[in-house]
Amino acid sequence: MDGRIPRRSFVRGLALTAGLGAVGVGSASAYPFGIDPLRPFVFSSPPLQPFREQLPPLPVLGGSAVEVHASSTTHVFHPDLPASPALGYGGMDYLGPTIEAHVGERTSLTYRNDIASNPLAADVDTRIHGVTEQDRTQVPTSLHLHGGRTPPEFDGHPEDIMRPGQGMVHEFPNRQEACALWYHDHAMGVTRLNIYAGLAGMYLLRDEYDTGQRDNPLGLPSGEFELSLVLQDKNFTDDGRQSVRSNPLNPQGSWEAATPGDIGVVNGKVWPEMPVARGLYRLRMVNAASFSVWNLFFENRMRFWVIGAEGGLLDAPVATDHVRLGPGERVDLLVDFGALAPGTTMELRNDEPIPEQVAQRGVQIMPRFCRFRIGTAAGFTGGVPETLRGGSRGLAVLPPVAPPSVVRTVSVLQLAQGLGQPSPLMSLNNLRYTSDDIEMPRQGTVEQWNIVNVTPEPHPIHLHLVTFRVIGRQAIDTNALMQAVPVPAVGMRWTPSADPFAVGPVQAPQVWESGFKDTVIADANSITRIIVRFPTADELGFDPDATFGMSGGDMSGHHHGASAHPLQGYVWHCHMLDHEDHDMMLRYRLVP
Ligand SMILES: [Cu+2]
Repeated sequence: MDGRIPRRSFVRGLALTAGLGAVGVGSASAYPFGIDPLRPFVFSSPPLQPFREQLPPLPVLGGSAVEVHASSTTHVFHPDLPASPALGYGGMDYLGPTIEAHVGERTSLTYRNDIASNPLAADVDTRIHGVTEQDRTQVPTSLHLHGGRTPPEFDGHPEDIMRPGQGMVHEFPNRQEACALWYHDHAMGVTRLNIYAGLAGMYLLRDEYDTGQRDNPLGLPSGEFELSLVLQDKNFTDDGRQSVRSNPLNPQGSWEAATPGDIGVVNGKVWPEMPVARGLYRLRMVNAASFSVWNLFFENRMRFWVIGAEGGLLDAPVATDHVRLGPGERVDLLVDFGALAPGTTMELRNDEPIPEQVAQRGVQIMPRFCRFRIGTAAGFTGGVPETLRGGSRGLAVLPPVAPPSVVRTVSVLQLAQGLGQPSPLMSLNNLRYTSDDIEMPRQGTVEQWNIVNVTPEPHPIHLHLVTFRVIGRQAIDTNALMQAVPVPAVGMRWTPSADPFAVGPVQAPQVWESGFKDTVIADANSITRIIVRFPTADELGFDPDATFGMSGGDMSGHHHGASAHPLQGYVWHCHMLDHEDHDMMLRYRLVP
């Protein structure tokens, strides 16, 4: 009974979910935590006092060779909560160290899966493609450098998994511009569990301009005035465990399409406070959430400056009083705490509306992440730079968006599934991950991708290997499109042009989207148009279409190769972790 969920009948999907849940409501003990009688369709974390702990800085790992093993740990998210089972990279008990690399200098990252026990074993859903009972105890992992121009065999392909005791050396060429990347797990069907448990870290790429040093020629705040912020939202049980569950009607172990949290976590701490000096700070943020899109702002609505997008710096700082960030997206900001009186505090807040089909369950906006406490000390004394690119001694200005030679329509859908299947199926192009009907752009080609989202919520779409420019968004009449071109059974490509069904003016990209990006929010009932230049093998310095994954071996080889068939190419997917696991992810090849 595969079929589409039309835009206005999401209530039917909810009813289906509720019906499934009712089957499992036999034992009350199945729902051990936080069900508010007034909001029975959402788990509530125990009340936690904000700002109890300071924002922990993330340790930095530099050099040409780093070792980042994954291990099982326990982590204290809040002083009033007991320690929670978690995962960490590089000896940390949650998240991983910030890796600092230099443009043009290779980083060898030795990875090994040392995970002794799975903190979210009960949440593994074996009905999802590629997931087996073994995954509960022998946690599959795959380390991906998000935004990296990485050879395919080192990219952390979701099927190229490392079980406990296995590992590999990832060679990252760092042949791209200075920017903030992040590394995280990408294992098939359990990415949402592994990242949520803690497998994520920042990766800062420096160059001769953005050196990260005091004397950097761009005049940017550095050292203690440059902060990496890994933003997440979470739910906690009464006994302090981090929980991926959001909907009490969904039995544990049953995949959920939307898992917003009611607690803000930054660098692994609940609603922390950061003492700051009176001056300019550079904040490098990543949305590392499973599901939530955030509209971030400071509580006094003060203006700040965006200086970079995912792929590097903008031409010049742009002033704004808010920035919207979907899962996977990063933003590079300058914030001036110098104008605020010593002793005052300033919260980093969120007011992104909850998508309607999630809000119907009673899910409320998670209102804040952290706060800054302004001290008396003078901070960074330089001002906001006039420009970041251009001039005789800097990076070239951003090139104009290149005209495309190929226009490709891709689609983002949510499909009802039959009883016994995790529902809905989240899909790209009406296909499942296993489909061979994949995109195969040619190396050296400029393509326009029209991302047609016919669901009632935004989805952040991420392409591995490449960066792109956003050229705009346009609302569509989804019902008219789906009536004109009905969605066939899942497994049959559905990628009609939505241009005839556009109903509004083209919306320009947001100011923070003006640079090179690798993840873009495809808004509900909209076309999001991006321009991607697919690089050549020469430009990359490696063959992006090489096969890999069959070499076998363990730590003795550079690659262990656990897959049952040769792998080739990369993936593109929704970066809502719940969605990429089931099944909003497709392979793609970059062909000669
Ligand atoms: Cu999605």
